[in-house]
Amino acid sequence: MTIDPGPVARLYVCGITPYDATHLGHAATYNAFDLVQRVWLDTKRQVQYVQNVTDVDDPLLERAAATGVEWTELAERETALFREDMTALRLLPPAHYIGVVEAIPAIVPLIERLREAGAAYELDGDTYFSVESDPDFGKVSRLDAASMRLLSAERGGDPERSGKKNPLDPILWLAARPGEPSWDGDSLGRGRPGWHIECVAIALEHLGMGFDVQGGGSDLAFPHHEMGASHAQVLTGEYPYAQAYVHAGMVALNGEKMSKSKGNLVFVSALRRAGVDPAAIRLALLDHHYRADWEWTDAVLDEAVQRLARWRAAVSRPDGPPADALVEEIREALADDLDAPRALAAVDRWAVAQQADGGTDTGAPGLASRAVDALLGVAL
Ligand code: 5CA
Ligand code: ZN
Repeated sequence: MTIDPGPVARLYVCGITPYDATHLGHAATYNAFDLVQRVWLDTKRQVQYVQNVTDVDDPLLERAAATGVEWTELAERETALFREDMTALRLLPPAHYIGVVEAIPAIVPLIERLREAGAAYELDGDTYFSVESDPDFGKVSRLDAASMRLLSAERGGDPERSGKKNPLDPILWLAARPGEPSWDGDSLGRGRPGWHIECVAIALEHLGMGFDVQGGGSDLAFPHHEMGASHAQVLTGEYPYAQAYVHAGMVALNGEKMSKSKGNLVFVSALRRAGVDPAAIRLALLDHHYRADWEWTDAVLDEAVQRLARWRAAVSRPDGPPADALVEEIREALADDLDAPRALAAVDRWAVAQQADGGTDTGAPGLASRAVDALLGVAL
C-alpha cells in the first residue's frame, strides 16, 4: 500500500488502557508508528499525531477493584509510567494526548446524533450502534461473518446478548452500573461511553474525516477499527474515515501473544530498572518488520545489546567510510513499507566497513550517528 499524505500528515494511533505497565508488545506497536512519524518529518511534512488513553474501561475498573486502588489513581500512575517508557525509548510524543474521560463531553453529542439518524438504538437503558446502518461496514478488516462474531466475543463485544438487532452491534453508551463511575450523558442518561466511539470522537475533533493513518496493533483491526470507521462514516456521511488502516504484528512471549489479561509480559520499565539500555530495547524492536508477529526472547535482546555496542564503537572513531549512501539506504528501506530490519542491515554494513579499513571521511561517523538518531530514534 502506498501512503502519500499531503504537506500536513494526520496520524491517529490507539493508545494504552492504563491498568498495567507498558510491555514490549505495546512498545513494538508504538515504535512502528514512531517510524511513520519520522519518515513523514524527514520528507518535510508536518505531522498531526493524536493518541488517546483509554482511562476508563472494564479491565481498568476490575484491576482497581481487585487491588484496592482508586481507578483514577491506577490510570494516572500507569499513564505516567507509559510516558516515561516512551521517552526512554525516544518515541516522539503525539501533539495531542487525550484521555477518554476528558473527551466525554465530545462523545455524548455524537451518540445522540447517531440515534437521531436511526443508526443507534436502546436496549435496557444501554445504547447500541447498528452495524447495518453503514453500507461500508466490513471494509476495514474484510473478515467473514463467522470470524467477526468470534473476534467480537473475544475483544470486548457481546454478541450473545439477546435483543440486539445484529449480534455484532457494539455498545455506544453503557448505562450507569452500581459501584461504577458514570457521567451525565444528557438524553442518554448517566453512564459511560463504549470503546470505539471514544477514539472516533477524539480523532474527529483533532484530525477530522479522511485522516491519513489509523494505527494500532493487528488485534485492533476488528472490531475496534472496523466499528470506529462505521461510526464516523455514518455520522458524517463521508467515506473513508481513514485513508489507511495500518496494523502492527503481535509480539509473543513463550509462544503466546503478550497480553495483560494472560500475564505473560516483559515490561519496558522492568528492563530499564535491570539496567538495560533503552537504545538496545529499541534496536531489538527495530530488528523485526512491523507487520510480522514475532517472539521476544533473551537472545533477541542480547543481539541488540551487541549491535548497539558495535555501532557505538564505529561512530566513536574520528573518521570512516563516507556515510551519504548509508543515509539514503536507511531512507529507502523505511520508505519501502517501513523495512526497519533492512535499515539496520545497512548500518551494520557501514559499521563493518568502518572497522575493517577505517576510511578517511571525518564527517562520516557524525553523519551516520545523526541519521540513526533522526530516522531510527537510536542515540549512539
Ligand atoms: N486502549 C486500547 C486502544 S484504544 C488498547 O488496545 N489498549 S492496549 O493497552 O490493550 O493496547 C495498546 C496498543 O498495544 C494497541 O495498539 C494494541 O494493539 C497493542 N498491543 C497490545 N498487545 C500487543 C502485543 N502483544 N504485541 C504488539 N502490540 C500489542
Ligand atoms: Zn482506539
